[in-house]
Amino acid sequence: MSFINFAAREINCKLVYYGPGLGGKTTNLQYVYQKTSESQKGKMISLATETDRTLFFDFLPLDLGTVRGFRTRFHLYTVPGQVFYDASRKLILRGVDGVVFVADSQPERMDANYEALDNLQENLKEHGYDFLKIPYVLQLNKRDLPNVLPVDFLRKELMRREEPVFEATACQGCGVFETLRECARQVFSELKRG
Ligand SMILES: Nc1nc2c(ncn2[C@@H]2O[C@H](COP(=O)(O)OP(=O)(O)O)[C@@H](O)[C@H]2O)c(=O)[nH]1
Ligand SMILES: [Mg+2]
Repeated sequence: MSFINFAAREINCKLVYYGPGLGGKTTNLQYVYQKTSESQKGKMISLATETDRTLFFDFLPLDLGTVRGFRTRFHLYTVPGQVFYDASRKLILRGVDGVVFVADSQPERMDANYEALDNLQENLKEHGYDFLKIPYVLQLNKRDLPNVLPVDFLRKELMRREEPVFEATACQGCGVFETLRECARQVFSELKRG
């Protein structure tokens, strides 16, 4: 669904970070923001409650170079995790080009992971997207914590297709750019096909 502006020679792509509440979606965007040069990024906008939880979304525009003379702009969004914000989650998926699912590796968050994965698939379907075809990456976050589930187990439980999987510790920046690059790469290759 990327928006191509031929006059301005720009391609605009939308990436959405999806996943359970407090899994680390906002933290991913904050790290990307911190590590990106001023000339490549716009203002990061976070609409958060006073307890720092994403209320509607976080938004970060990024310039990722040019493809065949077109400037590529990526718009990174996160969704709110709490159950009662399903309407905003659905809305944010409108026009999405790629999805990063940020899973929480802690055993006590497995139910929340499953629920968010189901919710993602349902909401994509409602927008008419084929979950099996959309650029998609699975991130296993919070690998620094002592009680996390083994990666093999998480892969078995959370993979829904042949998607690339990245381990991450978003609060230290580990795995953050690897995840983003892979999702952007998939979006680029879709662009070239389409
Ligand atoms: N230990 C640990 N904490 C993390 C990691 N990533 C995020 N957090 C923390 O988890 C909490 C929720 O993160 P946040 O990005 O707001 O989650 P969101 O609801 O998915 O946007 C915050 O306190 C983060 O600092 C991680 O890799 N390891
Ligand atoms: Mg958030």
